[in-house]
Amino acid sequence: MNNYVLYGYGESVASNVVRLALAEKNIPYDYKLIYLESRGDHLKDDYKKLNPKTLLPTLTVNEKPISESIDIMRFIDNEHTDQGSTLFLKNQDEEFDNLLDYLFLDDTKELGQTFGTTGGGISVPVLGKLLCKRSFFSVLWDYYKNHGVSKRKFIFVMVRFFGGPPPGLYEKMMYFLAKHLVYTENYLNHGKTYIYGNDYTAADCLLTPLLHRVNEMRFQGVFDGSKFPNLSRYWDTISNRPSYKEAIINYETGEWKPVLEDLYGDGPNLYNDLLWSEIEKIR
Ligand SMILES: N[C@@H](CCC(=O)N[C@@H](CS)C(=O)NCC(=O)O)C(=O)O
Repeated sequence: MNNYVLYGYGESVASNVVRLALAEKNIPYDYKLIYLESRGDHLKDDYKKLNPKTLLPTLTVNEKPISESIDIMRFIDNEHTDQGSTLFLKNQDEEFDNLLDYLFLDDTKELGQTFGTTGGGISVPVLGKLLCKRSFFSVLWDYYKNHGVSKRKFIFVMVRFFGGPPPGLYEKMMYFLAKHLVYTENYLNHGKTYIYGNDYTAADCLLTPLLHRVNEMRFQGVFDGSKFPNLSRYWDTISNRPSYKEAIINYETGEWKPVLEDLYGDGPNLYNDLLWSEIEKIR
């Protein structure tokens, strides 16, 4: 029997993807919490040996590391074909593959290019505050010296410098988020229960953490049934599955909640109105 250890962080989209997949397949695993921006645990040598890109998550299988959330999902689905949900279709299907590409947090793509990369973009106000728990020079030194993805070095240093999104970035993210929410709402016009039909798949493992992030970042009115009926119904379905609590809610570190309260109090995201005006322009 395989011994699984997952290295992840509670409020990380890609870690949530893999924890959902493990929960949906009823696979037990040991968990190692790696703090990201507030401590930079992922930039330390021990973790870099497992994941040279210094990204979360990593799953070790009998001590052999697998990185990339999508590859981890493929691996566990192949290893445990008859257990829990079947995450990948048996036959090659181009539309399914395109959907996975669209929802996957592909670190080679620009922020906002796909729904997957937009999840990171809309998180930047919180990431900025967490980075501010460390001095500017320690962030500069650590990210330039140790981060495994070149283009992220500069982005994170800029986010630390501004204590949040650099000027213009979040406005751009609202345009992309609006576009991806409208696209996903229209995609769900197929009327099926899940994003790719009536069975839960890897595409749902990718989409659930993105919608969770939209909710978490206090974008209001997306799931209340009035503007996006399909997304609201879908959200209702996936957030009521046991895996949502098991894999996402139960793993929250508690680092994000006070930061969100500090940023928005009890109210919506400060860019909520801009998001809705972008949505209105597209619809
Ligand atoms: N393509 C990778 C992306 C992983 C990724 O970007 N993870 C984020 C957390 S959601 C991360 O490690 N961020 C920390 C950093 O870039 O410093 C995957 O899907 O596994």
